[in-house]
Amino acid sequence: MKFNAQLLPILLLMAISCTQQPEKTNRPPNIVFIMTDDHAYQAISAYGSTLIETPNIDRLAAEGVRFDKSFVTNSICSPSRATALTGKFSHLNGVRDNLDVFDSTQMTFPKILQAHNYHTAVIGKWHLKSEPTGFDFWKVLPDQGHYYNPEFRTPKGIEATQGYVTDQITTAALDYLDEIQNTEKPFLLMYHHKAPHRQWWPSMDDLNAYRSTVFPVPTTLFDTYENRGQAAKTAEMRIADHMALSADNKIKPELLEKMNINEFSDWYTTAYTERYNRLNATEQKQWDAVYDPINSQFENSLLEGDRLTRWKYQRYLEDYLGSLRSVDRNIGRLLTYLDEHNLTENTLVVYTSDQGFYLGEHGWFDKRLMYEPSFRTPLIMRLPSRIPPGTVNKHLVQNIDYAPTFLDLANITIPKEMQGKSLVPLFEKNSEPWRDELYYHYYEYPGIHMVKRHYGIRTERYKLIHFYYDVDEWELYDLARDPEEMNNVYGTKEYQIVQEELHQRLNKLRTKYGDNSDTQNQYYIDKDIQRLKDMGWYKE
Ligand code: SGN
Ligand code: CA
Repeated sequence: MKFNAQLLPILLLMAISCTQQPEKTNRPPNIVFIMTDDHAYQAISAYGSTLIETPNIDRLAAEGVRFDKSFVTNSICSPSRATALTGKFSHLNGVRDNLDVFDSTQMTFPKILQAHNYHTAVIGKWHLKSEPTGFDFWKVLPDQGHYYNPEFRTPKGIEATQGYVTDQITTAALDYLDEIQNTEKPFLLMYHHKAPHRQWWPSMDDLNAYRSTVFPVPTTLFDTYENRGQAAKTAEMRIADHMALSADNKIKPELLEKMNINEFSDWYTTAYTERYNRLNATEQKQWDAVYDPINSQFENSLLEGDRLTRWKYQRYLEDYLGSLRSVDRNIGRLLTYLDEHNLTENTLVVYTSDQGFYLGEHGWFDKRLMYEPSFRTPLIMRLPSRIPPGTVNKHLVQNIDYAPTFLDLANITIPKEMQGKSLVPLFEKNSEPWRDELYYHYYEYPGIHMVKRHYGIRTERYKLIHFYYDVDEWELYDLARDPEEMNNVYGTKEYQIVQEELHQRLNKLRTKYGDNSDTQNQYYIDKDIQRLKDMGWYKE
């Protein structure tokens, strides 16, 4: 081949531009957004838990920032996910409960990142009913998904997999990272776990993890809800009455029948059998080796009353924490991958959950209420190039802030319609001027667990809640004196001034966030009732 001297400068330029990778630190960071389903902050050792060790989540906290006052806007799954995507409260993004379908034509942060050169993906739990939009790659669980041998929805249809859901989601995430490793683009990976969602079925590797542990009983396990309104009393999420012996506590339906014990709904015995039948023969053997002795113990101890509640609580924690172990372990796999591929320095890793969860506080499991265990949620962020290690932040932050934070880090203007604020100014400082109150609104009533509709305000010290729809009740808590929210001081003389001020602040907050129209609420209520009737869920 003859050398063409005229091409030399061009070839030289090409050579330079090939070897000169864009400056890593000038590149917008990659984002790995980890959301675990129903992960209580009480079950993270970085948050002081003594129930479980979570070394990989703790590593993120040690190398980044742990937010100690992080909250959701509406403590339930689909609404939280819609809020994270849009940076807006439920009344504006249209997902107020788990039955609403996400309008996927609306603005979301993945769409905006995608339009700004990010490669975007969501893998794992999605739970928004409509198809994911704004993603170059997606592989999500249909609805709640299954723990064992789960199917995934993809643009090409349903894909079957063999194995445990947390391992499968992680493998898909690592495969995705392998796939895009040569792209020039920064990436967004939404890596969203199903575990430890009810009914808490652990991986085969963890079936035995907590069998000999005796968990401390929360001081409020036998709460009788004195000094509070109807909502706490009528919520159907008590371990004693609403946790199923079969699907939740893994007592075989045959044994319950033999012992003449009727579940409060046959649905749970059917669910147990369906889930057990997803295991292959070897797995069923492993399962039986662990759960048969528990079944025999249950049969022989003839438990009743508080003793039965205590037993169910121990069983609940064994399986809930057992399911969580797979999450922490798999996060370890992901962090190792980032280390080995030189991605740690410039990747924002966010760890959070879709809301908090009760681990026996007030006698409950599940979430929904504006009380601290379900209103609060873990939030940890690591980005070594921007966040000093071991930072602890005490500001009031909320899941409306996630989307603005991601856009801010990517140097993209935050759309005005987003209601949250970027957390970037808090990365290094604890003294930034910041919000001093949070707004909350929960809607899924009537519905499973029967938690009444309510909205409210939380300040640093106080919480005012209004339960409405078929009640009209207010609750006020002084979190400094009563952190467990056992004593509703609404209407007391001592708190008269505080109460008045909180009412005013709540009104202003509802106006600020555009959730102040009663007519609108009535409109939605009528619509909801019709929808619940159509689903066969409505209880007169
Ligand atoms: C299921 C659970 C409920 C849980 C909802 C919502 N029952 O219906 O206990 O509150 O999901 O959870 S189960 O027996 O089917 O597990 S959410 O995380 O999707 O909001
Ligand atoms: Ca959830």
